[in-house]
Amino acid sequence: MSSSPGESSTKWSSDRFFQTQAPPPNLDQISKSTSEFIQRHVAEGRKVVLVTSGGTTVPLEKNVVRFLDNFSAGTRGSASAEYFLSAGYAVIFMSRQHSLAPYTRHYSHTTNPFFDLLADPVSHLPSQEEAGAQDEGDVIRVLPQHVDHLRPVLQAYLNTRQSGLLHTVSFVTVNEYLWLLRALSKLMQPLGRKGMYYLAAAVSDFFIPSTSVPEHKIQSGKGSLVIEMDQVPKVLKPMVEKWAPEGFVVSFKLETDPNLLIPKAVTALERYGHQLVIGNDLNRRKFEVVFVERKNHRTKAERELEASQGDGTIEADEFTSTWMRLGASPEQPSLSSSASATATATSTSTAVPNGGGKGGERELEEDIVRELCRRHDAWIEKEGNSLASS
Ligand code: PAZ
Repeated sequence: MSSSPGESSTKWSSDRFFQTQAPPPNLDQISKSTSEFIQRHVAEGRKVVLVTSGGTTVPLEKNVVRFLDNFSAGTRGSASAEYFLSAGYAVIFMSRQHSLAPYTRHYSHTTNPFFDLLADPVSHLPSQEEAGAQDEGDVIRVLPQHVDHLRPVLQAYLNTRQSGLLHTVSFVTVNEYLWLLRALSKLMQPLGRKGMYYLAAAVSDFFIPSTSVPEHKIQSGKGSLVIEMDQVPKVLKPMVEKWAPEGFVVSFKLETDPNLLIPKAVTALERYGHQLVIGNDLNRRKFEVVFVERKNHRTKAERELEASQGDGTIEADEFTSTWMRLGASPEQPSLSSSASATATATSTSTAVPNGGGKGGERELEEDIVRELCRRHDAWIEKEGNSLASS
């Protein structure tokens, strides 16, 4: 499964990727419906967020029998989408097929099976009076102990459906993910600064170019299987520079070695020039995240303008990292960490008290989204100010 002649480099530019790897067959149809959704919200002056969620696969065969996958269930993305909707955003929810979705996530078939909420239709038949004019056989009841939890979730789900604020798009493979990310980001351009990109999907770092994927099921006759994979192109760079130049771009960085989290987040900000990286450790991701960002964010154009108005040099960036934790934090983060040769990140901590989320449990996503809405508003306002002063 190694690269074929002429494709020897295992590092791919995004241009090479999109020139050689096939788009998903339904790309035009998805683009059309997403474009209509965006146009409607542009016309209504609403902020729109693209939330990516869940894991991406790398198929090992064209007739897919086996594929590589990752751990993500889409918890962060689906929960965050709900909080963005509550904050008045229109949400494009681009998620892995069959991963968790806003609202229905509360009743996942494994952790909270929906049928377990329902009363036995035979032993819990309503009385004549209770059923009123309705045919008894048509009534299925939720057990009384589940009603308080189900009612607000169901109500929010129905309200969202009626409001037209949620648009869903699904992917399975990493190739589909990359094609869709590019298409949807470009479609969001008319939103200008009102567009936010919340990239919480767990995207494979490696893929197998289509010319190296066998047509049929890999046979076991030859003993062990050696898989060679190429590096997935770093699409954040073209996304920030070309596909969504005015958007507010938030990427996530997952690590298992906590010492790598802040340095790698800083490297990503330096390399791609977007607004914010949210770092999380695999095992602590539900309880704490770290926001890594520039002290004074400037776009590439703003930095160049500053340099041309000064002595021609572009000032080195300084970064901050702010921990956000559920509940009181017994453990203080390090106060300052050197993140790269050219940049340092100073560290502070905000503890979030427990209480109040859906089902009585507070979720970290509620606080993440609240903070992002604040930063996004400031980003939109900054454009308003610079237009007024020009
Ligand atoms: O889906 P989930 O809630 O189980 O996990 C969320 C997450 C860890 C995938 C997300 O927070 C994240 O870090 N996404 C980016 C991963 C990466 O590609 O580095």
